[in-house]
Amino acid sequence: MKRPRSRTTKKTTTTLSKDAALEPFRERPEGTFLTSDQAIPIAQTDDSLKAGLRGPSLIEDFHLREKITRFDHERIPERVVHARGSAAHGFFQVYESLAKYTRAGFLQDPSVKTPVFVRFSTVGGSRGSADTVRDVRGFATKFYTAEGNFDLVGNNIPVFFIQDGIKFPDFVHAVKPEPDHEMPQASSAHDSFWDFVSLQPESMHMVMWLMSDRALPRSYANMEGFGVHTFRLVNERGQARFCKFHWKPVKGMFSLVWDEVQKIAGKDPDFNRRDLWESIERGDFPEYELGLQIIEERDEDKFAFDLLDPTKLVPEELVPVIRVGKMTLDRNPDNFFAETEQVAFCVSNLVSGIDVTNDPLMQARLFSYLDTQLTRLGGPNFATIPINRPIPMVHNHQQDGFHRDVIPTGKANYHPNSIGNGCPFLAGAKDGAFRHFPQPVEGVKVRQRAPSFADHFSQATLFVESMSPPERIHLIKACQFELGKVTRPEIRARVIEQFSNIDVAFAAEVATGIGLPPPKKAARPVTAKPGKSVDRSPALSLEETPNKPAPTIAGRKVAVLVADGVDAASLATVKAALENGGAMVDLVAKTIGTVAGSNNKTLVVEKSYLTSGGSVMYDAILVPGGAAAAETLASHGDAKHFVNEAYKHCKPIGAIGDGIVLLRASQIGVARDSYEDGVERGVVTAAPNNARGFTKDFTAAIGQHRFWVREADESIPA
Ligand code: HDE
Repeated sequence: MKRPRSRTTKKTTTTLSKDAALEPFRERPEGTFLTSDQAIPIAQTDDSLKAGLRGPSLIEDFHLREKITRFDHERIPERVVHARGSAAHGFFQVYESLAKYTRAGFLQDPSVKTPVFVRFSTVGGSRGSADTVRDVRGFATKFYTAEGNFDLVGNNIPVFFIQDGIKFPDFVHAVKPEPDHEMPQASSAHDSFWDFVSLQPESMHMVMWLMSDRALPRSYANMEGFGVHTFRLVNERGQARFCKFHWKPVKGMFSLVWDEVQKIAGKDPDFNRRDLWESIERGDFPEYELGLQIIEERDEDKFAFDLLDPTKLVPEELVPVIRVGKMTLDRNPDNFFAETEQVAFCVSNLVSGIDVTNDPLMQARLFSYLDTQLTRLGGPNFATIPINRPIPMVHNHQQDGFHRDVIPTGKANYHPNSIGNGCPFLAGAKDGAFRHFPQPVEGVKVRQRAPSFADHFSQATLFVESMSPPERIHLIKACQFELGKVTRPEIRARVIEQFSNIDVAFAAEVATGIGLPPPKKAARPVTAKPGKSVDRSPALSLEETPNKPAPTIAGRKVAVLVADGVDAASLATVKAALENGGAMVDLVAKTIGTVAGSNNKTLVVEKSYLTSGGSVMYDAILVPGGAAAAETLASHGDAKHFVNEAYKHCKPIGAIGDGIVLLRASQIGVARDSYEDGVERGVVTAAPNNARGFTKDFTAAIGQHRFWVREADESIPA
């Protein structure tokens, strides 16, 4: 049997290839026999070996025993946090050399494509929980560089709940299902979470992010990523600068709404996972630009917060994000378990030129990830699992342990040695040897928090103040929902007290919605550390963030409600235009099959009201023309529910010609004449002969994503 080796022995980086020669560890069943684990060919696998046709099974049946034993042991412990995830392969390319900032090899040459594997995850839920819960999303990237693996294990939120890693077990215990009854699954809306955060005010900033639309991403391709901690970049001359890592989604940031995500969680718990998989399969690759905020070491103390405090972000208005490269996710995994489940990210996987800081959360993480893999992946050899192998060959004197799947051949298993000719040699700087940044360290041992970490509210205030009006309303409603689920009145009251330190008006609005007296002033006025800060940061708002990419409909899903008599000609024009723009169009009718279009055209219908999942599975709804079709749809409660619900969720709705009959039959109150062209609150209508004009307006509306102005109308059912 061929000895497993790394992806390539060459010291160049190439996109991972599916070529068997490059990846000998990939099992390829095509054209092979079924065998046992010992490669014994197997002739029959459907009946156990028995003493007689109706007799007992025999213990000598090694095939039965091997098959069942392997099955019994298929599960490994799921991740304590971030258990639910999905991942993709891709590559990263830097736009131009970053030699000025870092000596990291993969950030020098724009022609080098560094393979990456990215795993997105939710944090609180178990492996089988739904994708669209309110939660932080993990955004972990493994760069397989020519100098070894670099893991950027980040989230879609730039700050964290706690300042010191020693609080992590407390925080995770509090947010996870409660210990007596293991409820609720994948939700922070319960007593223990709010009890903890009300007593741990450093969490307030991150709580605001968690309650915001950021926690409900439309797609993994529509969310930002953050390294969270302050890192150090070090160049060849040993000069260091502080650095914050960002991932900026090329398609822009978009979120779902709360009522919608709860329904999706039931109708399609795999919503984000499916979207990632399908977009890659159809060649609509998720892309993210890598952004850096660079801070000179001499400026370390100039801010109104401590750079080492992971509950603080560096406002982009103070330190701009420089976009330095792009990551493209272009290949789905071949096997979920072998790749997505077994991938082991470690914060301590660093390459020379990227270094750590004294952030006490980061320091604990530098220990935790290596440690966690020992249990999760069954011992210390997890780095030789194919998905975790670096590109360069590994040479060292580590040995033995469970699941050793490399066969060492040398005789010298120690350093220094002479009988192995001194090999492996020690690497020098030009070989990419890791050189730690020589940070001076001195101090007395203390178990204390630095006073510069004391302000827990200023940036929570900054976040709330930076929301657009609709985002602020969503934030308030989310807090009302979560606190409404808290059963202990004293916890609710304590949270409102904490909220009053963030923003009294905001706290009052939350309080009113849950029957508590609105606070009149802050419980404890905040004293910020002197230094540079901002009062508003548009970059924190999904809506007001600057440098938004041009709107696109690529990846958006449109439901077209059809019945017999639908105007096939105008529908064809609009459908073709939407599909050309990269949108996906489903014809939805009462039953799967066909409908008779005008001009004797037969249209194939692949989704029914029942199987489509309803409006929540779509970004926009289209009702084509055709008087008979519109009359039929107007008599279907399911069709009316489709448009009411889409309206409630602020989605674009289009009607061509008589399609407006369905809108009038629903409760969205379109008063316009059927042949009038126009766009109002995201409802786009057009005359039947104006399919092209309609397409332009409808496309623009889909690009806008949602029309929040409708939220004020509380009369619409959903
Ligand atoms: Fe993690 N975290 N974490 N974390 N984390 C894990 O590692 C931990 C923290 C993050 O897709 C675990 O392999 C401690 C911050 C992501 O496989 C575990 C502390 C951030 C993932 C662990 C933190 C993260 C993890 C569980 C406080 C954002 C999923 C399984 C000191 C910057 C990676 C595993 C993947 C996973 C520990 C805090 C992000 C238990 C002790 C801050 C994206 O080791």
